[in-house]
Amino acid sequence: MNFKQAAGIQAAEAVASGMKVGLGTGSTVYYTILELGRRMKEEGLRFTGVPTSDATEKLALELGIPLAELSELEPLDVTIDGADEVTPELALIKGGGAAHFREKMVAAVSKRLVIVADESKAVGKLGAFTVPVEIAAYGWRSTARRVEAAGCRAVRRERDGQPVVTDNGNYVLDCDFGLIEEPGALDRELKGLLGVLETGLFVGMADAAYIAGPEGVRVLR
Ligand code: ABF
Repeated sequence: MNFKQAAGIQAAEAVASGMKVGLGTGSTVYYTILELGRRMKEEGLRFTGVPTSDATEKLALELGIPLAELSELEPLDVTIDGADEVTPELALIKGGGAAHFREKMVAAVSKRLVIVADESKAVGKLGAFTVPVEIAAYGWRSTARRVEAAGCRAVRRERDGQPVVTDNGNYVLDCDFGLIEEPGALDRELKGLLGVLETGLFVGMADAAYIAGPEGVRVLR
């Protein structure tokens, strides 16, 4: 079993029958979703899921997990999701998978947010990983200038030479701010810029993080 699998499987313990569950995106929470599907089939676990991306929706449907729209089901009992960086204070950088807008929307209406990661994501301070910022495609260059004026180098995320388009039809800037002293303040500053939809800075939102490494899985709370 690899570290992502260990963290993902253990975090599934946060889900009990009857719960409304936000299902995150990425290769770590993938194992959580597989485990929930197993418990559904083998142990009679019953819950309803809200996927945070098209990829997660596809996986959940394949597993036969009952799904609902966020606005029909909120508030949720718990959301389980991955992260690109997590600090001891549970501040996060998310959005490596370009799903952070829906992930933040789902997390914001969940009673608990549980993060799953391997040790490589555990950092003392956020910022080694660039901050994903979702922006409107229209006028993106002017928005990128406004974001860079906040003190970073911003690069539009591309794949095979084409801009990555999110599930919401927007672009993503990957922004290098260096190590970030006040991630909450930076999140608020970026959110105030014309053309910015959402940042991958999740501050004061996570309630626990299951982090797996050579010594096993530790739970930050
Ligand atoms: C998604 O999963 C993103 O918000 C986050 O960036 C990514 C982490 O991916 P992985 O678990 O594959 O490392 O939730």
